[in-house]
Amino acid sequence: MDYKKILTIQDISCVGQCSMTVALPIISACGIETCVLPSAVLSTHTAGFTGFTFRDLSDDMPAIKAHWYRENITFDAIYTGYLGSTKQIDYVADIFSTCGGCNCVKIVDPAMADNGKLYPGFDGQYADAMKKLCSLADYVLPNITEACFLTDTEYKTSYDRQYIELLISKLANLGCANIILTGVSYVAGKTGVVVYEAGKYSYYEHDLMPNSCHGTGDIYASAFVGSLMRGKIPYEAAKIAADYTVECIKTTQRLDNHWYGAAFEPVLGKLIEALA
Ligand code: PXL
Repeated sequence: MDYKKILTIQDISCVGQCSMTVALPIISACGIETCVLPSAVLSTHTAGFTGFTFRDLSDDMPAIKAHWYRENITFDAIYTGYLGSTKQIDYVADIFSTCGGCNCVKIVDPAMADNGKLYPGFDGQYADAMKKLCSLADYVLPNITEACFLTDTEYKTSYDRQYIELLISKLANLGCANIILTGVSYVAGKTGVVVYEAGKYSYYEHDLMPNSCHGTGDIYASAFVGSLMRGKIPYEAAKIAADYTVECIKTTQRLDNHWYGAAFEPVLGKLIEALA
């Protein structure tokens, strides 16, 4: 039986259906052993709640890595999301080289921005450090805002294929091997993902949901990682993750006042079916 072990590094937002509390159940449901390294612990995520607590766990990382090294612990893949500090990005790069076996797949979701703006607490220095981490990755999964911060490109809400291909070629020049650019919409009512792999572009388009939900980037990235590690080719993994994310948003829209995240749990079965 092909049973893979992955490490995911991202924050624990205790309440809010994002980052680790999304990645752990989704990747586990894909049938993959999911080890975790929390980057920070927050009482809630930072989008819409006020007064949240934030404990940066950067200082714990070197000792955790050293222990894993002594125990010869390595992973088939390492998937990073929201990280706690600029300093931490260097620790994560070190974990890539120490705990990744030779065939370890490195997936970076540069979760730091949306709708043209960095998330609270992040600055240009963090975005610059994230460029370095992306250059070490086999797969990066930015949205358009993140791609702009990573490539020092002007953010646009209205664009054409040329703009998207420029963003992707700049990401490739940074050293990103394969790129999954999310939230790319060329026509009203539709959105999709551009998959850039081995120098070739493909696009998976689906309906644009009338309301977006917080945390869908994390749901998408986790379902992509799970599908990829189950042996799907990148385009297929991108498609499975998109279809699953749409189902999560539809489920959330049927709920009253569920504003802080997406109800991904009731439709986990559909993700598992798609992987069968
Ligand atoms: O979903 C990305 C994310 C992860 N973790 C925290 C966040 C956000 C987005 O706002 O605030 C703490």
